[in-house]
Amino acid sequence: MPQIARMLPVLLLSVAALGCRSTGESVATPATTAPAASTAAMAPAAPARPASTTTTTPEPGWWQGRVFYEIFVRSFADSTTGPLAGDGIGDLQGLIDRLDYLNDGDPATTSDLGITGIWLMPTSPSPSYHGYDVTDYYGINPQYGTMEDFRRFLAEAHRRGIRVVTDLVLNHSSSQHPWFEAALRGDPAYRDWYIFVPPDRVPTTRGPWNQQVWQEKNGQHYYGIFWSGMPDLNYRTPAVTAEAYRIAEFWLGDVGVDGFRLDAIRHLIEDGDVMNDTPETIAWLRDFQAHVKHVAPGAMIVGEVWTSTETVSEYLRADALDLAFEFDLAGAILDAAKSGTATKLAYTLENVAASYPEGRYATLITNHDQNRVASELGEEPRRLKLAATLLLTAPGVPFLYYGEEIGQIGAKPDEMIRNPMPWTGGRNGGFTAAAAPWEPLQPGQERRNVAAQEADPGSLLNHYRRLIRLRQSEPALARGTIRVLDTGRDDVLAYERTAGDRRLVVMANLSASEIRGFRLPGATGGYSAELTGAGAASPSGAVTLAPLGAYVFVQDDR
Ligand SMILES: [Ca+2]
Ligand SMILES: [Ca+2]
Ligand SMILES: [Ca+2]
Repeated sequence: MPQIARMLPVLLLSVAALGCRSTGESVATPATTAPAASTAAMAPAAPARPASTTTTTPEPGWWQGRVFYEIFVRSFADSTTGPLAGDGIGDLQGLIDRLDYLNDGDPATTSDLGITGIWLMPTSPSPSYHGYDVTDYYGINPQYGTMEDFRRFLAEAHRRGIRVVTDLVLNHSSSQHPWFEAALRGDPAYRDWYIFVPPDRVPTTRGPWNQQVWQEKNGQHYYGIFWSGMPDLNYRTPAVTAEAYRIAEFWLGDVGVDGFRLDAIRHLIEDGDVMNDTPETIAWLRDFQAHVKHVAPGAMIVGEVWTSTETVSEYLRADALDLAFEFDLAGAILDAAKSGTATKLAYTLENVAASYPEGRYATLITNHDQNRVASELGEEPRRLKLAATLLLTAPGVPFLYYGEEIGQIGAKPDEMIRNPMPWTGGRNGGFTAAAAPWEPLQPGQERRNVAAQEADPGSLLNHYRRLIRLRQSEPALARGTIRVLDTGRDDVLAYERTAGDRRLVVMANLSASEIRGFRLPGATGGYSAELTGAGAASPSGAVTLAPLGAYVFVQDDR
């Protein structure tokens, strides 16, 4: 139904909120500034704790140097108190209760993961477990909580220095959305919000992965690139664009999220049989981004444009997105950790860095649409640590997928890569007090869980903690330039990360054999320190690389 009634208060609120917020913040520097009045008013009384950041509107570009964590609320934590406790379904209260695990807000403690950004998968009402077919863009899925719970989550994240971007699914709605139901009835106000064709003129064209894209319901035929339950919205209708703007204004201005992850955005506007990456889509996104920046200058937009570097980077060169996920690089990191050969990753690192303006890409190993990295690498702990080190020492803005840091396993179908998080070795992994969680846990949670890995200094979890902290304390890793170095052999990858006069050399032994006395061809000088704790300083520049070991050396320029 039209959201016009909501529009005016939203606009007024967003103007008011912007007017009373100040700018300026830092990831690393503790701040004592009081929260802005607009946020404080909606936040519950908080226990005293050191604040690592303010809740003011962030400066544009704040995302460079942060580490993000992708969360599926349904599978993260079921609450233990309140109306949604113990029903087997993760919820916002459960997430709030686990925020200290992600970042306790105190830079002095190292017993947290240390991430500084969250990408929240969809939390709006939806008939599907995953939420990517939305029935109310202004609401919260009642299984997850209320809008008040969402605001509380946001305030609790902000208080810990964590910025939050939410999934925004613009390409399509649910077929159960009132807009589509009205369109299906022939309501002239909504008919053009979707793409219908007469029964005798249904195209036979199939989609980019050879799927059916022309769907049928009640004898009517409409376009839906993913499936019949997800009819594509028609962005050639101005009212649809106006509605997308209102949705963005609501979440940014009224609710106060820090930006969006745009789902499946390369499919936004079709041109005949062309269903991907049309000039109209890129132009629409440029306008959308400009509008978002007008409403909230510090908002971040990261797009899912799941294709080659060459095409994804077009969006960035057109300034249609702040960031886009780099799937070629993700595949190359996985391939290097799996195959033991450096050529592909060496090429990809350089090609990606050269293709995007200003390091504006988001990095990952795998996400909620891909087999989990631990399953891809056969749960080999050294390969998992290697992949993590490569991700967290490369340029770009890294995104972890929840559970990746403890080596959670999972291979398709989709439900099996989105299972509940194992927190303990107890019943249901401590995820829920219910007899049965919404989806069973992966086998092995007795040994593969947060509590067990917290207690083990050599665990994957503690490796991620160290690397995340290292990245965010070293501008050369977080924001520096990259130069891939010639190693003279295909089983060793090396690259230099530089910021100012700080030069770091990352070296990775991709083979399962120790390499002694390794020296970069043509290198002069040695290394004054090694920063991961896995290696040693080497004044001579000759180093020992353990099997599948990866290191960050400080170049000694004396
Ligand atoms: Ca629950
Ligand atoms: Ca901490
Ligand atoms: Ca579309």
